[in-house]
Amino acid sequence: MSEREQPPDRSRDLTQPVEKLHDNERLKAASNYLRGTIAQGLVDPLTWAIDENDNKLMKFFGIYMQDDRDLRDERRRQKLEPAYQFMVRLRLPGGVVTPRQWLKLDALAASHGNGTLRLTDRQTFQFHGVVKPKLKSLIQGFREVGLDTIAACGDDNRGIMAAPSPHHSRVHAQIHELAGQVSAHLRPRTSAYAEIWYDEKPAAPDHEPLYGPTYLPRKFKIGFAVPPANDIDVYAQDLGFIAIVEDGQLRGFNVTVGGGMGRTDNAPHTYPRLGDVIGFVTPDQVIPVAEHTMTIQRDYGDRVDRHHARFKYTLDDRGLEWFVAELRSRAGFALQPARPCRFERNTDQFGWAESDDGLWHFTLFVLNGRIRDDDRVRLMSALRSIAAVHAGEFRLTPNQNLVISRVAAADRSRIDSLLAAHGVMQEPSLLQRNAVSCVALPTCALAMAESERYLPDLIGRIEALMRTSGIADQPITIRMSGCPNGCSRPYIAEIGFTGRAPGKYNMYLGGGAHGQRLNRMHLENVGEERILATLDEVFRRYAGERHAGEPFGDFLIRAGIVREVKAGREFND
Ligand code: SRM
Ligand code: SF4
Repeated sequence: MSEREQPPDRSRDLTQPVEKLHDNERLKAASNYLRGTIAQGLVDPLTWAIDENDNKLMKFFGIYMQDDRDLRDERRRQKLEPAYQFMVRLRLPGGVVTPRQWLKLDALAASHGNGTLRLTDRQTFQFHGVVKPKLKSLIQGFREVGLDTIAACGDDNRGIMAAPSPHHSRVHAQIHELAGQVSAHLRPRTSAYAEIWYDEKPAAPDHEPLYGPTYLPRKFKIGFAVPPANDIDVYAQDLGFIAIVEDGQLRGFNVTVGGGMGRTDNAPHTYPRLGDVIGFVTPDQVIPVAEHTMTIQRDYGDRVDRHHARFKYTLDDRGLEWFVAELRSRAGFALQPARPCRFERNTDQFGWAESDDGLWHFTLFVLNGRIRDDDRVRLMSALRSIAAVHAGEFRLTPNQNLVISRVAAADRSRIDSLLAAHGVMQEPSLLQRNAVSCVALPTCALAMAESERYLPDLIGRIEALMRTSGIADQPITIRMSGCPNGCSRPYIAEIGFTGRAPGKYNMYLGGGAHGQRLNRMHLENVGEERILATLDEVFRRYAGERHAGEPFGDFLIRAGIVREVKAGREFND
């Protein structure tokens, strides 16, 4: 649909009475296209916080108010307001930055954030610890290098993922370009962003051609995968595109719909769900499919219960056939039958790889995506010095790692030397390489338990058990989230953890080794001792009873240790 065309006002499910709408719907409607009183709150000198409603609106601009939870109790004792600060997330479709952009982000992290850069599992950067007086100049700093934060959070189309694909430069370039085009097409059009952050006066009255004044019922996520890597976890996306590459040429994409991880403990109507493959589209059909899928969700998603507002529930409630028919009628074309494709892994492959254009790419392990300097490893400084001489680009991976990309063969040794000179030696264990952890404490307001700060220690203990059982060479996927929202996509890991309380986790077992199967809860609300004892037992069985080449998750299902979850709706059974 062109921007000039006005969609019908179907910005809410018309079966739901207005008075029942969730408060956030009223807030969006009354916000004047996301302005609220953000501008006034930013200059209020009496507090480093902003109004709670403005906080909800600022999410659409990639900004979350948080407080340092490590300091919360002490500040309460001292009768001080919490240590308010902000997390700021960039919109970076496909997760690629130039060396110039890297250097700017590095400098801004030092001057405006907590001195670290956090790579997310949707291939962008987060800044933590930004205080209110520095927010505006941070956003303006991004703008100087062509970056922004709009729709990095909020009820809109979020950051679009695209496989970093070190081996396939041509396909990577095409899907990266597409990710950018889809992101631009689905980008909110409100002038509030430029008005609030860049001090620009709106040129014309606001109009949101795709969203309407109440945007989406909830976040919406899109990703492009390139088999055999399912590194973007395509089945966890609301809308996924799986590249079909034949004879080195991109032919089009298989389309998946209805993936999502978020759930709430003790709310059985919430569950993770894997996307269903509904057909094949050519590259020129990607934008219409993305637009119409998102706007079908805009029109039919639940605007009363935010726990039930993701596209996955719309699909389960109304049925896949309904959706395919609705998509066909809006798009004006039918999807072709899905084409054969095969995934082998959803993890990264590290070290140097040569791509089909003769350039080289170094995939660097980044522990939980946190780029910082410490006494031993000066990762932030290493990457700064590489960015100063690198002529290619940096690609963020969906597993929170980094590809130093497009390096000429002659320049490889210089990258190696710079990494070594800063103590960045690539020797993470296999389990560590295949692990993902969400941020959690101390910044995440929703965290119930540690994740980023705890998983490396737990992994060390789990590895000791694996060594005892003689299975340390098995590439098991492990993911931890500090709460059931599932930001690390834990419900598709072979071993998944979600936080319940300090030191207490649910443990899930039996996910697919390349993100193709949900796991199932095996232990509820337990501490480390119980986790390790249980894993010790299953590792011993795996060591003794596995078939040749059988992945750990598959074994758990075949051996009857875990009952297979065949559909999201069965997850809580
Ligand atoms: Fe997430 C909320 C961090 C990927 C599901 N997520 C949050 C917030 C913003 C907490 C909040 O609302 O106050 C976290 C900020 C923590 C902090 O201090 O930085 C947060 N999510 C993250 C990141 C940084 C985790 C990471 O360590 O990489 C990821 C940022 C991705 C990005 O660049 O956009 C991140 N979050 C995910 C994913 C994985 C994905 O998208 O592939 C999921 C599961 C997939 C899905 O959406 O279903 C995810 N985050 C959630 C949810 C649950 C949504 C739901 O449907 O119920 C919430 C809570 C919410 O939205 O109410 C949430
Ligand atoms: Fe925070 Fe929970 Fe997401 Fe972890 S999973 S970052 S604790 S919302």
